[in-house]
Amino acid sequence: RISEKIEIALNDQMTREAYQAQVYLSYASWAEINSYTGIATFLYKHAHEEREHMFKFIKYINGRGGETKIEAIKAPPANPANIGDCLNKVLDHEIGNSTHIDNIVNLAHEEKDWATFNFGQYFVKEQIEEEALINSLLDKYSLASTDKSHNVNFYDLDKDLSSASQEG
Ligand code: OFO
Repeated sequence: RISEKIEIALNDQMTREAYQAQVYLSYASWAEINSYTGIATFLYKHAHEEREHMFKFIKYINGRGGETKIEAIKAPPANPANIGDCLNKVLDHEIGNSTHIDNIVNLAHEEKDWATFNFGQYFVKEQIEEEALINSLLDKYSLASTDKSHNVNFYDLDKDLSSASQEG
């Protein structure tokens, strides 16, 4: 069975994944209203992915003799100012989230809880992919905003995003 300390840490992360989904959902809705259809599609899809992460935590906690506690999810932050701000904020959220995942893996290592250590590796990999993905979108965004000779513009960027993979 997972220890009480691990159970609390996993529960906190489960709620955090639900919060991440809320963040993506609110930014997606903002993008949709502002006619950034592609980025809205991308962000809506990613909201689903974060909810899947939440479910993975629920299943793992319950499957290892713990008990999931479903709690209130805090409200998402204010709308971004523009696409660049949106992507930067998404990246900040993911970087913050990576730190929390690392803390869980570290705790599992300290406790020699190899099942949780192994479970955490999935998310370590996932966070590497997500940070790389958002970074690549930010690169495209800065090309679109600064270098016209690259033939990248906001319209193409937005169109690209509607079909962008959720992986880095
Ligand atoms: Fe961003 O992957 Fe879950 O948290």
